[in-house]
Amino acid sequence: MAKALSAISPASRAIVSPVPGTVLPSFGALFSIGPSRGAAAAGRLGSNVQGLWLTGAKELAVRTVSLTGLPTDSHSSYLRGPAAAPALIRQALGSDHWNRSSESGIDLDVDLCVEDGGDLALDEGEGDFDRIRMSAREAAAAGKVPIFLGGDHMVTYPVVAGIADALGPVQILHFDAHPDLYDDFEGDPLSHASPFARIMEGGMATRLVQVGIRTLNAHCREQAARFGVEIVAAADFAAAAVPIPHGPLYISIDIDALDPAYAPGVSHHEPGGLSVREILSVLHRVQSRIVGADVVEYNPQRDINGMTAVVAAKFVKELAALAARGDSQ
Ligand SMILES: [Mn+2]
Repeated sequence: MAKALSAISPASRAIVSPVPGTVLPSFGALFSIGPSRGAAAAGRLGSNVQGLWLTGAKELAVRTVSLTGLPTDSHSSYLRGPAAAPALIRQALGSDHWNRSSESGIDLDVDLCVEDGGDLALDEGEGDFDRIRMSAREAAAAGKVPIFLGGDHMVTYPVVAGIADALGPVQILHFDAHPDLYDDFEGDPLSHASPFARIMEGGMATRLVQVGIRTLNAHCREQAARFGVEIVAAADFAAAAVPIPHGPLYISIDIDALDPAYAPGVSHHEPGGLSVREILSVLHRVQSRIVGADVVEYNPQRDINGMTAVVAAKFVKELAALAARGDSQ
């Protein structure tokens, strides 16, 4: 169970319990409160939050995280399937096999205001791009942290576009086996192999750090150099050495960053990947303000016993907890 929280008195916990329908200021304000600021930047979130609770502040608040499913995979280049992922990730997230406490001690049911907006109504036509962009823009403009459940990786392009519309250019931490930097993949500018080319050439991100890459060909090497992309190849991976961009930070997790042993439910099996723990180790180093995130490319048709859905849901839990961290820059 939520060990970090179990030591906290019920009265203290009640202070930060989200009130449905209440508009709450961002957690960032919390981390600016006097003596707690140093602690907020220093260690694990659970103890920091506990410290904040014990300051006696009466208006402690939480950032609102919005979950939105994007059931689309029409820009996949090899196999279809990720369109069915959002419902299964959501089901895994709410499963009784576990609780909803993150490893940092933040409990999604207690310490965060998590709004599940369901799936966006997409028809895989030309209008989908603007539907996704608008959804991301509205969430960001409302001060929420949107977490999107893919879908194929194409969705990251309109999502980041929408967040940049509201907040200006972001910085990106991206986990993937593939750089997704193709200028043109099989004639589809919206291909799931190209979103980061579109984002960088559109000036929607000022920094892109890619982690777990193990398929870099000559074209994508040229593209990475063109856009100044920082690549931590799977072959060189060390969690402590991954450069973490300063906020406002967007995090994109393609499930195929993982070795297929940990996540068989992906379209593109690429052996030699990261472990779940390695990705979590990088995430737990993030101190920047999170402005949005996605978990994409889960393909249920390739899964075994739903184990990849649970991995995807685990990342959603940890990303939502990170969103609570606010702006510690
Ligand atoms: Mn990939």
